Amino acid sequence: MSHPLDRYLRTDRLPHIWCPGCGIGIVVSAMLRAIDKHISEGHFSHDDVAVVSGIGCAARATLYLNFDSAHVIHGRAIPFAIGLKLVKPRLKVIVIGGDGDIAAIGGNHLLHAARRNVDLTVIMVNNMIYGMTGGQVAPTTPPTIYTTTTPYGNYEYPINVIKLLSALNTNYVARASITHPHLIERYIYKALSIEGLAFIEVLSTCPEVFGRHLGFKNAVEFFNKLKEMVRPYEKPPIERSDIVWGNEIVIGEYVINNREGFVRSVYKSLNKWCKG
Ligand SMILES: Cc1ncc(C[n+]2csc(CCOP(=O)(O)OP(=O)(O)O)c2C)c(N)n1
Ligand code: SF4
Repeated sequence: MSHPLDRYLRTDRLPHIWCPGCGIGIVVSAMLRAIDKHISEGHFSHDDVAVVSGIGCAARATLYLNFDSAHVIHGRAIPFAIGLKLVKPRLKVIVIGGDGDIAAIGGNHLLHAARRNVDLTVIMVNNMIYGMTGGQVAPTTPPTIYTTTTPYGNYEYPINVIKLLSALNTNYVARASITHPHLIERYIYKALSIEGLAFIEVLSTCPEVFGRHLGFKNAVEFFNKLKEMVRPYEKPPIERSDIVWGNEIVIGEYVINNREGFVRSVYKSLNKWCKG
């Protein structure tokens, strides 16, 4: 028996390493449905998709995906992806990784990809923690929360990636949540047709590590708590994008711009100055 999305998986690599009830699988399957929709509508082909990731539980996805893929060092998925996109502009280059991979060690690359408006789809699976390494505080961990490195509660201010990327005039900035998989699919589908940088933060759960810290007895309890907090908005105001654990967390398409993408700018310049 096979699943219709199996053609996008390296099934010989299964079973995967993800813990039972982990939110990452929901993100990956929504991403595959979005890609499949584009392919079946004839917008691009299976061979036109490339996926790049760094290190972490979410970043592990590239090992299981049946696309041209690269699993590079921690935090460096975006620079690798930029090189790939510049050399092969026809590719739809997707970066997938955790909040640590993309907003902590890789944060500098993210902000310069946004500044340059590089034509990538970046999916940041935000479980608000370093999952793979055992639950250390991340720059996305909400205030006051217990982690293994903040045993008395997190006293740092978290980074709000939505506000950061909005300030840099990124072409597409959305926040989704594993509690609303159809919206993850819709935003990724849209992101894949956008010129310039398209960034999607997906709120996720890490029941095995973070869930235990938060006192949830199982994955369903954690999922239900996230669902209780998450509110989809049609046009969410950027001022409502801060994440405070226990308060309403607003998801939706925060920013849609129409700036020229990096690849077009680079090739325009090359064509102008490097003729003959
Ligand atoms: C240069 C480097 N520094 C640190 C690590 C250790 N490390 C591996 S994964 C990770 C963070 C994982 O967190 P995140 O990116 O949020 O992904 P998650 O596992 O939560 O999906 C860290 C610090 C590493 N592999 N390489
Ligand atoms: S450690 Fe957390 S993020 Fe990593 S696979 Fe397990 S549940 Fe998912």
